[in-house]
Amino acid sequence: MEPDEASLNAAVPEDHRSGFVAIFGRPNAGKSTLLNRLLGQKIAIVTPKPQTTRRRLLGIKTSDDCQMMFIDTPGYHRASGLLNRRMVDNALRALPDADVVLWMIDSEIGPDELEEEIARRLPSGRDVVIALNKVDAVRKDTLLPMIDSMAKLAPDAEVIPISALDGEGVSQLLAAIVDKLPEGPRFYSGDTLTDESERALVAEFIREKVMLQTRQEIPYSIAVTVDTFEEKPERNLSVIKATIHVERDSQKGILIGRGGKKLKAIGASARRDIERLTGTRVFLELFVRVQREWTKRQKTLTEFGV
Ligand SMILES: Nc1nc2c(ncn2[C@@H]2O[C@H](COP(=O)(O)OP(=O)(O)O)[C@@H](O)[C@H]2O)c(=O)[nH]1
Ligand SMILES: [Mg+2]
Repeated sequence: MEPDEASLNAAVPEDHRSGFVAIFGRPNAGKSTLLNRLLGQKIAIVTPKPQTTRRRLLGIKTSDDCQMMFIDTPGYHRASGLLNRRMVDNALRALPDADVVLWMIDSEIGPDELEEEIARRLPSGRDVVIALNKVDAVRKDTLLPMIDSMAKLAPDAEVIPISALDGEGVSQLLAAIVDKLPEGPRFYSGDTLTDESERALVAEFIREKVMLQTRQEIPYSIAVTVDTFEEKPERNLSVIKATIHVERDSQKGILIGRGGKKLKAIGASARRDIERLTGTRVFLELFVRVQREWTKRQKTLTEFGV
């Protein structure tokens, strides 16, 4: 429960700013990596595979004079299939609410036709800040031509080269965003990082480990639900049972692995992230269940949080 607005704002300066910042861009640009860096804690999952983020995720960053509500979004792409279309819709829905659009470009790819399409999708008259990401991975002399082409696509946007991975340019990026936010109150207490439940974050952390440890279609065929989450404060322990849903029997076999080895490895690495999140020891039990064609039905997609 958040305290009421008056008590939240008792010590806040008069010119305090606040607002929504939608982090938008192509798949794999580094949007979720940036969100985690901005918050100084992992709430968003990150993998080298595209279409890792499936729905909008709120991350709240509070300083003495500003509260920024970042919305991490699924990557914008030319989607086919129901799951992908719903992901792109989830991303687009973040735009109308945004005070500032933080548009991420992947400098390893550079702006291409997809960026032209994104430029057309942005709400007109909205403040846009462009983060040209992954500058740690490219030669510096390739950046200027990219900045030039972005200036043509979005003439009013400020372009800031950054590395979400090592933090280069991120403070300049923040300053540019704060500058564009309107005056407004705090909506969340200073120590609130997200409105997601621990349960929902745990399900995502498990999904990340499955995506990292499987190949081909499996990363895109799974969903994770947390079935029970028991806290035992007297033992500093959380006991969690979760189910990984797959589409086919063959995928179930692969996920479990010979002698249960694969599932064990997934559980072990998920447990480390969950322990960091909860600050407790974690006992994690994973189950695998076949839920035929769940990616093709609106009902199961909704049930699995897409
Ligand atoms: N070299 C480099 N890699 C990055 C950077 N930011 C993100 N990545 C990598 O790009 C991949 C996709 O990142 P992710 O945050 O999931 O992208 P998203 O799909 O836009 O959310 C991951 O492998 C990240 O480690 C960066 O600044 N530099
Ligand atoms: Mg992401």
